[in-house]
Amino acid sequence: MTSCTKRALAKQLRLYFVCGTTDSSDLVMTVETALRCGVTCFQFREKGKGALYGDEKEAMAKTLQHLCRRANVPFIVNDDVELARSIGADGVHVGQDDLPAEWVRQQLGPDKWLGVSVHTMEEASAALPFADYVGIGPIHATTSKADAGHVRGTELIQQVRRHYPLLPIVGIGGIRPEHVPAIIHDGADGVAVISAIASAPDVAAATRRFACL
Ligand code: 3NM
Repeated sequence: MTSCTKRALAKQLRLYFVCGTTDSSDLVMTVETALRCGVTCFQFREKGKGALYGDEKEAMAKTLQHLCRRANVPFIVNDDVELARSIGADGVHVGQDDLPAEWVRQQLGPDKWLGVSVHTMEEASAALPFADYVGIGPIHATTSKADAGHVRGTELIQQVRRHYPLLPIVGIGGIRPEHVPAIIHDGADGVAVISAIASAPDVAAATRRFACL
């Protein structure tokens, strides 16, 4: 990836909304609203008890992809390469316990985005040959991911940024609007958010609060 493409990607990660049907009782409405109010990237993360699978999952993915296309926002699929390929998603995001980044890159080819969650400097270095961006967290305590591990603040973001000045980095985990300036200051290009948007009583207002930072 050229440095120019990296900069464009980094910009696109500014407000990265991550969501699935287990995070929102009306996912389509939530995503539509969030897109309208300033989300710059979207990840369909369909995980956990009661999650959709098979044809239902694919139908939901297509609906959300259509909304993202209309809003000119990249549509990323979490940990399901087959689905991403079959619907022509813009990319895939994987965690350390998911599919290996090298294999996912082979499947996707060079033109799709690949995001990898990393929790140590070693994981970041290992992801680097294959990943277009890394997610680092949990920055703050989260209830959206049961196995998120210990809260790490922005220390790893700072470390990864020092080693890889151009690598697009997104912070994730328990992030509220008031946390964003420090996370960006410490080296992230953007923030990835589930509950602060999906569980907000007013999704539009919550998204705008992030988007205007
Ligand atoms: N990954 P919320 S934390 C999906 O640390 C995910 O890698 C994390 O949800 C990591 O914004 C997390 O509701 C959950 O805290 C983020």
